[in-house]
Amino acid sequence: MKENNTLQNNTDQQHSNISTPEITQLIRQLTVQSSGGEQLSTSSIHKFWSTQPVPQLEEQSTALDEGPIEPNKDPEDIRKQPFPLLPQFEWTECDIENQEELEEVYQLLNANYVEDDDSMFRFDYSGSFLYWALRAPGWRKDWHVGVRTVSSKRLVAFISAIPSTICIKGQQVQVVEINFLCIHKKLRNKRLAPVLIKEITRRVNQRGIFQAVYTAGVVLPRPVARCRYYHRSLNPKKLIQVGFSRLGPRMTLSRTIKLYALPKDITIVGLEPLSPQQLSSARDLLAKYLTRFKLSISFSLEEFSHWFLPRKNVIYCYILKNEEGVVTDLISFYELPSTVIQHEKYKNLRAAYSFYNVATSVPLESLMQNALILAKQEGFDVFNALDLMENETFFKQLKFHPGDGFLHYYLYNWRCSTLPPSEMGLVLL
Ligand code: MYA
Repeated sequence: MKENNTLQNNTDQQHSNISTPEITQLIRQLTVQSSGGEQLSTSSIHKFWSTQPVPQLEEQSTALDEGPIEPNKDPEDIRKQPFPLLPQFEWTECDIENQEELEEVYQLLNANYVEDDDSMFRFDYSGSFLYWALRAPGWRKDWHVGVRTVSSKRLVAFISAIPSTICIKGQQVQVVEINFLCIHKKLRNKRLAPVLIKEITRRVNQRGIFQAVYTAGVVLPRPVARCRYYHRSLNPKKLIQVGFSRLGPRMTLSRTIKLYALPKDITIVGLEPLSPQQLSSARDLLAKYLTRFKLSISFSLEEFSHWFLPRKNVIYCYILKNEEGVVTDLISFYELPSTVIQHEKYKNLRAAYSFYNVATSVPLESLMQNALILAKQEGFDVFNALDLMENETFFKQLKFHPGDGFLHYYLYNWRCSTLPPSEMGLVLL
């Protein structure tokens, strides 16, 4: 979530390609370390995850057994009642079309959602972002699952699913994307997360879906990919003041500001915000591009419109078209601010996150430089990107630096060999 200051000036070293077996080994080591150093099996470390249809950490997969881990359930075998909660809690469906209930989800996440390891920054998804993210085509209110206290009706936990289609090594799979799992800080470590996960699984299974995709900072059984965040300073002074980045050795603030300066205006003539007329052409461009990756998302036209049509303070998307009006290039980024947890002057950090980018008529590097210029014009402090798709190819030239955060990608009930970030064509919010 922030720049890894010890590595800030060693970006080159970070660009080495880690091989798939190395990633698997690294994940194992991390798991053993986090369990205190002894050699433990997944079942003794992960009481819950060892019971779930996910590849276990010590498991060796081969190309032969890729696919569902357990078969789809018969509707009669799917539990009818919600899983029991302790008597002081009750299930609720959060109606995010109701402003008050959307605000409750916002407040829960604002105070309790993901923080960096040093608890300096916490994701601050806005209400309008949540409204967008949770209302993807095919969304269902009963997949916006909350837990309230019986006494005060206060919302204390949340988990969500939205429908989606992914393509894994050429095979289209109906999945849900699971996101925004959050438990109030005071209720942590009480094994409530497994109950939320089992309950959302039950509700999704009831609709005939048996696979899911999700991401997490933590290592669980078992990542299909491990991606790293890279950061590009847009407002270096503020980033240094809030402790997101540090001055490099032999650097002054004014030299740093100069280093990250960008042209005031975009340098690619014709770059324009995506509008409804270009949806179909832009979708086709992205769909074709995504076939390059082993794990990618498939957007229907309706989904593409939902995810890419610009919404102020939520999603930004620009395209270039040729003389025939065919979209040839696309850039997109979403807005996800973070709360600066304890700072006298600054309360938040405005971050843009790279979404999907396709370059065919101009070099990707110059397209992304224009993304930085546009993000700067919009007042963002930093531009973040994962090292997936072709992103690594522009990091060095455009002065991105590796962060201290990793993002692990997971598939539920689908066995798949570990993939390097460059094989990933999927960005979750
Ligand atoms: S990732 C974002 C997760 N949220 C946060 O990090 C916000 C801040 N943290 C919290 O709110 C809590 O710490 C959470 C855990 C809620 C994360 N994903 O209740 P516990 C396992 C999955 O005592 P708590 C996102 O939203 C942990 O290994 N499991 O723990 C995607 C242990 O299991 P095991 C996690 O700290 C979510 C068990 O929970 C995660 O109070 C995808 C302990 O439970 C995690 N991020 O609460 C969910 N963190 O003993 C899976 C810990 O086995 C979806 N745990 O190690 C699966 C697919 C479901 C649908 C399937 C449909 C077919």
